[in-house]
Amino acid sequence: MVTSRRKFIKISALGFCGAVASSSVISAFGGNSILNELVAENIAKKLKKTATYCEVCFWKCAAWAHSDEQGNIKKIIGNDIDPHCNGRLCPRGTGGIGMYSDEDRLKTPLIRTTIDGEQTFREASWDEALDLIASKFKQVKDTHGAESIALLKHGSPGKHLEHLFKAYGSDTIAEPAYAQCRGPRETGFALTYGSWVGSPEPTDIRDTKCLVLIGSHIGENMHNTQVQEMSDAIDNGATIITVDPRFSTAASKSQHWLAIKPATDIALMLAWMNVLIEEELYDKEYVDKYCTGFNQLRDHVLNFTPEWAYGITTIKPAEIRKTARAMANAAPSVIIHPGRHVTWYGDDSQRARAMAILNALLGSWGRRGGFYFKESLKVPKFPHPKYPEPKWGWQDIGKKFPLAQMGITTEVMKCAIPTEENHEKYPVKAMMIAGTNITKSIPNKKLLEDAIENLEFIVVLDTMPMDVTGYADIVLPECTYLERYDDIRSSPNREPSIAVRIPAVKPKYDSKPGWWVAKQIGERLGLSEYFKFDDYEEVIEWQLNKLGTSLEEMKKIGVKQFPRKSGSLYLEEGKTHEFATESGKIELYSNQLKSLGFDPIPVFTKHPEPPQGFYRLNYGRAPMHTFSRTANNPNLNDLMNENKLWVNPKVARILDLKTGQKVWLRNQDKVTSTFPIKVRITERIRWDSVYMVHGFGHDNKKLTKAFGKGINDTQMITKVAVDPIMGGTGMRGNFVEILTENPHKTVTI
Ligand SMILES: Nc1nc2c(c(=O)[nH]1)N[C@H]1C(S)=C(S)[C@@H](COP(=O)(O)OP(=O)(O)OC[C@H]3O[C@@H](n4cnc5c(=O)[nH]c(N)nc54)[C@H](O)[C@@H]3O)O[C@H]1N2
Ligand SMILES: Nc1nc2c(c(=O)[nH]1)N[C@H]1C(S)=C(S)[C@@H](COP(=O)(O)OP(=O)(O)OC[C@H]3O[C@@H](n4cnc5c(=O)[nH]c(N)nc54)[C@H](O)[C@@H]3O)O[C@H]1N2
Ligand code: SF4
Ligand SMILES: [Mo]
Repeated sequence: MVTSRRKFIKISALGFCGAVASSSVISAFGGNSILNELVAENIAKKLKKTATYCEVCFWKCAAWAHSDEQGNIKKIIGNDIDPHCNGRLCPRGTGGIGMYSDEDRLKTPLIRTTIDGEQTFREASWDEALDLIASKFKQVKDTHGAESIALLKHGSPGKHLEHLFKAYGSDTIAEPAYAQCRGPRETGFALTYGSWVGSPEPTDIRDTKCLVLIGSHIGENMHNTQVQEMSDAIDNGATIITVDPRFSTAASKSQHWLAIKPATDIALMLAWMNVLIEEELYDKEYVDKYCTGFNQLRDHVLNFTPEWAYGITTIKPAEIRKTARAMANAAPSVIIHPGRHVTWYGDDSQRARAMAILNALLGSWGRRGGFYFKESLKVPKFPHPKYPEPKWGWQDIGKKFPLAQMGITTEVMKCAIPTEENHEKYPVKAMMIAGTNITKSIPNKKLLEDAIENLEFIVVLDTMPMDVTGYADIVLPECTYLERYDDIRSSPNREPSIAVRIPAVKPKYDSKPGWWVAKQIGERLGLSEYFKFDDYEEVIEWQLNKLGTSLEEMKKIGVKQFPRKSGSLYLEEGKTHEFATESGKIELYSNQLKSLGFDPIPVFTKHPEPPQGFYRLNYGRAPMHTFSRTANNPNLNDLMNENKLWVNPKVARILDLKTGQKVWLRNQDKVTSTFPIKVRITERIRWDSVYMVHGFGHDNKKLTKAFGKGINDTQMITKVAVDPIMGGTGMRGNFVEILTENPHKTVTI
């Protein structure tokens, strides 16, 4: 019998079934009444308040963790002076306590071992695990070079490990928040305006008169202040236009819901440009002053009429005209939202370009109610020796994608596979995975499994026994964000601000902070000079002093605002402005794309459609969950414990489906879902698609609440449309059929 060198390890545990509850989106925010109640409660109970920022998603809202004298965390409340949350956390942030209290947490380091021919994990001491990691890393460095040790990361722990990796000589680093998330948008906007959109997005939603959401499902996508500002904008009478094949929460708040045929957005945007130019509704003065390539754009969109787009998008010409006029009416206080998770169909940088160009025609970039000029504070670097120069790294690995600006996870994974062309030049032999559940966040399971099978050594640093830990040789338990120091948060915003994360309680079990793990491994690798501190507190204290504050002050306030230094939030009348593009102008026509052999202005290309009997697999967010990381969180699992398959009534009739019925899915490559999912029959999804929330269908039994609940969308995503410009992995071209019989039933004769 052939056994895999690295079998996925499952350790069975108790099953558990949580209750499903519904929750209204906007009212689900922790409002001030709760805050007031709590203040009273604090006084009564003498709860200790510790400054932190949330790690349940990457909006990084600053908060106060309230703990009692026994060291139990009781509540987490938003920090009133934080521009990321204005004192209100989203349901996930409030439920962040569950990350700390989850009894399924990783409790001790684990080392893969074989007992009676079965692969399993045994508990180990930190010293043993760290010594083993250091000796394996040294072995790989001696044989292949430090570059052959790759880091896949996301979130705060990633920063500490990135420092370790760079100190050791490896820049083979990537994260799913680029090529599986916002990479194409950053490329598309950088090509047009010379700068990334970045996070938080500098969308001036609170003052907008018209917000256009093209597949951006704010309201289910709970990025905090965007939801708050959108709610304010609605109260102020802003027009909301939502382009989504699904009746999203945002669509339900919109004057115009354009139920577009999936994969046709570029055609709609070209038609909008056509109307704005043909009807002379665009901002002529702005275009003359700040843009280049207008004539080429005008000629390009001449034939892309609403009538042309109707045949492609199924959106009526009158609706296209009406919405274009509504945008122009509101201009320049209008936002074509750049979206965030934009790796859809492989032409995503071009779709982002179309969004960027529309904003330019409407004159919204650098205008009140459009996009503001963000500013952040540079946190000084804690002193350390210069990093060595790696011989190769993420840039070389991704070089066939000329405008890739960060590591491409899938390309790094390929380098571990001997049959892949890059393997010989850039052999990846070992990998550290920190704060990312790659088996759920990176598509194409076959590629992942091939890479995992070939890697000599895998370390996973996580807080939970997520699926990815099942593939590790060593699992390291990180303590949660509520139990540790991390880097100072300094994000671009209207005004610069910083926030700190201070441990509210001691780490539970035998878990340790990411900074400590990086330092311990570093010291074992002879890199002590890069870690000249005993506690991360010293690093933060040093940085805060340089910024003119102190740890003592920050412990009291949590967040500190700084005045802007870069000038006005918006373009100023009578002044010129140089954009950071080649021409110094907003590039409607891109010479850079042209010289690289790509379309200088976006064109519409047709994408494959579902064959007979198949439906396009669409996925998105639920307000109370973040990716796969919260499915087992006791507080959030209580709000929603499984995902459902949204099915149009027409499809339900054809297949004779009932709401609540369990079905399985099989995709175009004959991959069948491991688990079933319950059907939800609803008009809110088009008949050509089905929809589910991402992040469910966990297959590690150690996740007692999430195991086997719903379907993992990533399992069904085996076909990837790669963006040739920057390497993003388009994931929305997968088609599924619905199976009503359990395909896994073993037949006994
Ligand atoms: N099919 C599909 N794929 C997707 C997406 C999708 O919608 N559908 N979305 C894409 C997008 S937009 C993004 S940004 C990525 C996100 O991709 P990931 O960042 O991989 O998201 P998660 O699935 O939440 O995995 C996070 C992991 O970090 C662990 N974790 C949480 N907190 C900590 C901590 O404090 N320390 C450590 N060490 N670990 C921690 C969690 O337990 C979990 O294992 O996924 C992308 N991939
Ligand atoms: N609650 C919650 N909020 C989150 C997160 C989370 O995990 N949970 N994750 C955060 C992160 S990292 C990201 S990147 C964002 C992601 O959130 P967004 O960037 O807002 O959204 P997407 O996942 O790209 O898009 C989902 C929407 O696109 C629609 N859609 C599907 N196909 C098409 C199409 O062809 N055309 C159009 N126009 N629409 C289409 C879907 O129906 C769905 O409503 O959310 C962020 N906010
Ligand atoms: S938006 Fe919600 S989950 Fe994300 S950081 Fe803020 S409170 Fe936490
Ligand atoms: Mo993302």
